Amino acid sequence: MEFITYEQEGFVGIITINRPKALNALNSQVLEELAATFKAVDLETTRCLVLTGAGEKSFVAGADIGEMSTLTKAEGEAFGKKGNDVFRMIETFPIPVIAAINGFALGGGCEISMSCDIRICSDNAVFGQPEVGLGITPGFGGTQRLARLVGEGMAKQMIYTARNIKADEAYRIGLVNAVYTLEELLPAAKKMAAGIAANAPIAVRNCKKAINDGMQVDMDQAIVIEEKLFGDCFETEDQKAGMGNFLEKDKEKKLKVVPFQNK
Ligand code: DAK
Repeated sequence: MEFITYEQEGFVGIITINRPKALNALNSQVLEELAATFKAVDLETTRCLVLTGAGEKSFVAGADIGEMSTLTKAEGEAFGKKGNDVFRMIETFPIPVIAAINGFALGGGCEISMSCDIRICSDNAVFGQPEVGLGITPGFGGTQRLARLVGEGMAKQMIYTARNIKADEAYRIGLVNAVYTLEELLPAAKKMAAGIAANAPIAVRNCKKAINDGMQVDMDQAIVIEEKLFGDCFETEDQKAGMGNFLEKDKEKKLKVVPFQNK
């Protein structure tokens, strides 16, 4: 891998996009390496992922404008599909993915963060969808995911004006859940990931699936999705141990003693 690094800390995997010369912009190779990295994650031993960018200036400054500038229509479609496939893989990845946004998150950078489950950022972070200024529409799901996250009105304002927003505004509109100093960001992301990883892994996966799938359908169908995933938990050792520990008032055992079960 030239542009992606992967580290494992306990049950947490940390994926870093490492192309600082271009502010971690997404070219075809970065997208291919990202896809390969996610495919290689060992789901037996990994319960939560953190996605971040190398350096102190940028998370991802968008899709690579140099590479895109010469694309034909067919090549543009192929590039778009490559990106969309990776972003969708992240969104539907069985375990949670936390974006730790350490600077610019523009265009495809904002979009990749929105395909993650949770976004937290540093106080120097800048978000925006500048595509209309480049003569294109957001192409990696920005028109869809931004509106779902921050509401239609704010998404339209950001996309039509192509105006960047800073970390405090991103927090105010609900695009990120928390803002940290740059030094605190990665430790905070790892701490959150470790907290998620300490919970029952199948229950956490089922929560992700229930929220993702339920958000795409009406409430009557969504509740059925939840019922099914709730029911599945009663076939797990985690449920028996978790509830058993509570009833025995044995708080020390928690779920840590329960071996990981892969369904
Ligand atoms: N692509 C390629 N190189 C980039 C880049 C990018 N997006 N962003 C920055 N760089 C490179 C710069 O060219 C520069 O390279 P050198 O000149 O040093 O070789 C280096 O990174 C440092 O950048 P600057 O010198 O510009 O640094 P500054 O601090 O002055 O400015 C900046 C930082 C982030 C404000 C500025 O670099 C900037 O405005 N960058 C472009 C941001 C942007 O517009 N991003 C959105 C790209 S559009 C599609 C699907 C998706 C998309 C498109 C199509 N399909 C479905 C087909 C997505 C589109 C986008 O993401």
